[in-house]
Amino acid sequence: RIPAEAHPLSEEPTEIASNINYHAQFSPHFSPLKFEPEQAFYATAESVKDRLIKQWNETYLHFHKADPKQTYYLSMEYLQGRALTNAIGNLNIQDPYADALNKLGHQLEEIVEQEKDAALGNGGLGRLASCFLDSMATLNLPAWGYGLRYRYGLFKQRITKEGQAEQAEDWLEKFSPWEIVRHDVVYPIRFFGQVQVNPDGSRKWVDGEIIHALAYDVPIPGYKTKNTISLRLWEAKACAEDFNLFQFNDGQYESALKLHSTAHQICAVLYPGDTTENGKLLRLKQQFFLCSASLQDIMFRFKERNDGKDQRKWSEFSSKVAVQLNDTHPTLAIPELMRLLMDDEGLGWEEAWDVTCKAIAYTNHTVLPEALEKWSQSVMWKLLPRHMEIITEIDKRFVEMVRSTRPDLEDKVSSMCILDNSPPKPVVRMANLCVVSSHTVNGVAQLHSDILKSDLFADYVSIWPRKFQNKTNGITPRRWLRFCNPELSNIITKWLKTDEWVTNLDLLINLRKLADNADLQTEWASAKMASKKRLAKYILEITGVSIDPNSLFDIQVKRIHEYKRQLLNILGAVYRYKQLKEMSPEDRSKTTPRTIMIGGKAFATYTNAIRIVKLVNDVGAVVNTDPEVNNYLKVVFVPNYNVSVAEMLIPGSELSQHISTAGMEASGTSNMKFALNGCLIIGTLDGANVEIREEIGEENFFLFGATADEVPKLRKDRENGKFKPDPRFEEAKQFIRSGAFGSYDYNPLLNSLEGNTGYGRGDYFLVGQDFPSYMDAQAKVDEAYKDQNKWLKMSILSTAGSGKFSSDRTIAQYAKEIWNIEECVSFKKG
Ligand code: 26R
Repeated sequence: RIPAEAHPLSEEPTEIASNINYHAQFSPHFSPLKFEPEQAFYATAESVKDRLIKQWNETYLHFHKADPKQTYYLSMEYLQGRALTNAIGNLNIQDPYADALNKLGHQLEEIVEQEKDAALGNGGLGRLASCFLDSMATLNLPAWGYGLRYRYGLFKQRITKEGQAEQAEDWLEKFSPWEIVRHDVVYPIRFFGQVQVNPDGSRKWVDGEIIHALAYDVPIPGYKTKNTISLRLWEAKACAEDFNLFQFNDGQYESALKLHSTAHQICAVLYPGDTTENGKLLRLKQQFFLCSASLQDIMFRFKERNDGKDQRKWSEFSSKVAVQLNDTHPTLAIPELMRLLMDDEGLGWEEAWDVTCKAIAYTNHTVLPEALEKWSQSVMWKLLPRHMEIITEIDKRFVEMVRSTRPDLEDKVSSMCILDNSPPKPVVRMANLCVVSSHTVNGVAQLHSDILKSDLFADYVSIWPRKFQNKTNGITPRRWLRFCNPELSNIITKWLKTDEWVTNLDLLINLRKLADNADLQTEWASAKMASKKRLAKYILEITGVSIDPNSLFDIQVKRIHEYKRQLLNILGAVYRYKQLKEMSPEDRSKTTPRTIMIGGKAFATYTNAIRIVKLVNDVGAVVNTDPEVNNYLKVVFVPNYNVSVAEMLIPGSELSQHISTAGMEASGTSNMKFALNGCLIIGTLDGANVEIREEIGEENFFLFGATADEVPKLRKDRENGKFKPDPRFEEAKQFIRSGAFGSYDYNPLLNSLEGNTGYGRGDYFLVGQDFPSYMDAQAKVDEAYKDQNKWLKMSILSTAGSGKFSSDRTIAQYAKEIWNIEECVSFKKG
């Protein structure tokens, strides 16, 4: 028997076991009589949290004393996934915790599976924010993440006859063991009301409704460093004064609790549907809630660290504070900072503007026109009247500046300015507000940053040529190799004779000269096989489809979107199936067996995306049960793709598809995860694919498709009837229309690939255009796979060439080239 004691920080398995036991018994959440995997998880997490809190307190105290310049990362999304493996891995206490759990009758691998994913994000942008936090902590940077504590995160996806059904994902069902509620950190947030003009001409935002923002801190440990930073998530709360006791006692319960319910709505759900006016208003409220709470907190900290001297000068603000806007979602930080500086701190316009521009930087993550945020001016005047005054003034001054210094740009003014007043619905263009007000604007891959400069923001470049930068995205090698693929990690460490690659990913390049080594190849193949078997077991459990670990595992997982072209993938699969059906058994047996896995969530109101989910499932249902071909082809839809599923899929992948229409995927980050895990890529010259191909060598990348600069002309040609579809493309569509995969009406989906501009969208994403070169590239894949030694060499070279794509590199560049911050360590390193 192990006594239940509270020793907090020993690394002795017995003492850790005793501490876990202590949490199981004294935590108020569970009956102490039970110690099943679920209780064991929570007790283990609580015990790990004690360690995190100690480091986190020390880190904060040190930052407070050292008072360095700090970065504040503002993001509406964080896709954190699970935290336990990551925490004990970063704290380097994996082995003693595994031993301790053994002593208590549990397996660590089983316990970590108990944790729910924290999915406070939609996809790439949210996961990037989470990788960035890991790197900031690991690089010992004085940095904070700010976000919202959504009650329900990204929906859970179930596959139905209609395609997909969405279910609320209750990540807080029990509770989250990782957050620390900060009852001492609360700020008032105002909505609606009006602007009061004071006798001295100053202005003040008054009345309306006040909701409180309450902080929840999630400690973020760095890898093998004590530095532990904060992800501060705001929750909306009404206060006791808002409870109308009189009404309540009078039986009017709903009106008595009106403000409580208003507060509740704000953080109820990630990305509320914004097709209705109510939905739009709620999303705008969320954005302002994040911005106002975070800025009040940042300014409070700035004022607090005054060394006991007089109030600090606001002109020093930008030497202490860097604010990074993760896309335009937190744009309201700009007018909110202006408002707080002018109306609360008494600064004049020029001074406040100078402070604001020097503090704020903006990252763009998409060029898709429908994703560029535009808010209705009338909604904004209602919700945020003072901010609209400020935005109007920023716009006025910007236009004056352009007219007086750059008369040559006169005909560009109407597209460059912030307020678009054209009827019927005047809007605020958030990206324009960001560009005008930030000191730096960056894209997320070289190609994307080039497109921003030559296209979306071209006119601004001529005014501020040095404002625009590139920061190619990255991923954390801890979660995405070291922890999710321990077999491969151990092989890398063994052959490189060091595990330093975990924090210096460029060292992977030393694998390049070993890529032909037969022993390494054997070990590499066995690690891959182990992951493929684990993945096959998972697929069988979840979908009931049995897949062959000796077939080529081909994966495309990402949000379902027409520009990402899951349709190209599935049409290719349909054509492959048709060919296999038409072949002699003898020819069939010479083909490369393939398992195509496709996964991803479709936005609930995105009809064509839902249809794509349905089509993949329908094709799978036919192919997988066709005894003639199912030894050579399987098509599996992987349901409910999320961070934890990715951690299972990626190590078991051999080929992954990153096949967006060139110019449309800003970067992509899963491409980096796959390549890092020795998976080969079939892809277009889009986003970060371009740089990945450069790094790992063009001979190790299956390239196809039109380039970004060819796309506009190809679209024009189509409109003019100059496009001749490949017969294989026509056959694949015809096969689906013939009812081979069921009677569902796929015409609306397939029609979108046809016509010019009228019916459908005239194949806007150029699926038909790229289909032949895609099929040719796939044929090369099949050939390459037949030579396993060559394939293994390419696989090793993929990993070897992935060093650049560490988020440590990305964050070091942000720190140096945008934020101007340095590491801040309270302890001796090493
Ligand atoms: C405003 C609303 C319509 C909205 C649009 C787009 C909300 C959220 C998004 C998500 C976008 C901005 C996104 O996730 N972009 C992705 O960012 C990744 C990280 O930089 C890139 O890798 C990826 O290519 C890009 O699509």
